[in-house]
Amino acid sequence: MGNKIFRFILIFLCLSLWLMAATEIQLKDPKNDDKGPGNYTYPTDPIYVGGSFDLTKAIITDKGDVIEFKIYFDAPVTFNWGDFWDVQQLQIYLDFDHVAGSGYTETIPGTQVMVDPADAWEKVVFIDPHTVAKINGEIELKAGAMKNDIVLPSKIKPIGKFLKATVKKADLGVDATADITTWGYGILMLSATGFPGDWCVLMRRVNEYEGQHRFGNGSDGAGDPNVIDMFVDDADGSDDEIQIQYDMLKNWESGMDPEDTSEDKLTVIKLVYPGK
Ligand SMILES: [Ca+2]
Ligand SMILES: [Ca+2]
Ligand SMILES: [Ca+2]
Repeated sequence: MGNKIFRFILIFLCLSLWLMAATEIQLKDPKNDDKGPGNYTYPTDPIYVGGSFDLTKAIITDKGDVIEFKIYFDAPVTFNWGDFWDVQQLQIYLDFDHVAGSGYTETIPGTQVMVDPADAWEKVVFIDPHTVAKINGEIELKAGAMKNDIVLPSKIKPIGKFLKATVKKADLGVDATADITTWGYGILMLSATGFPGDWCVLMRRVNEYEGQHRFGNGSDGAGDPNVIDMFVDDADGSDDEIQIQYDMLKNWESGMDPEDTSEDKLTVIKLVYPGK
């Protein structure tokens, strides 16, 4: 009898160790920094529930042929008007090689940040509540130059305070043995809209003054980042990461005309390297 229990415990321990060995990355982000460069305010319509854009945690799990991204924020996801959910848009920039100048430094049009050339990315996972047909139409129209490297998840589940996106490794152009702990991650929280600007891929704009459906304390021009929250530094969620984010997102200059981007200077962001 005792032998049986011992054997059971042994099997249980082996199973636990095996489960722990399945590659999983946990990132954290401090609360109450859903203010972009430090001063952005939410739109005034009650659909933008406080905390909806406040990233708190990300769990990235290698499941063999697919990678699962669970991105947590500080309010339950809502279902009032969106095709699949209401207000969040997430972009996950992936740097596979961490070689300076290898990859894109531009981000999806309308995001309005650049990536440091040292962290240039190869693929971006785009998580948006619109239909795949609408998303693909927008990408074709506005992001043609990078369209082959914008990857849509094969499955998205909005549950409680997180979105779970399943992405096929084949769609990322990597094989099953890829080591996700060596990659860089740029996880950005924006807001989705079905009525974006002419050059914006379904993201909501930040204006000078907040409105019913506009964030405030940015610019009416196009130089200000439309990023509300992001993971930074070593993403352990410590308080210093609040200021690091604000400093990263503040170096922009904007003309007043949203359709004339020639006077704009975009701010430059760094990605997070969990394996470093
Ligand atoms: Ca946050
Ligand atoms: Ca790269
Ligand atoms: Ca943050």
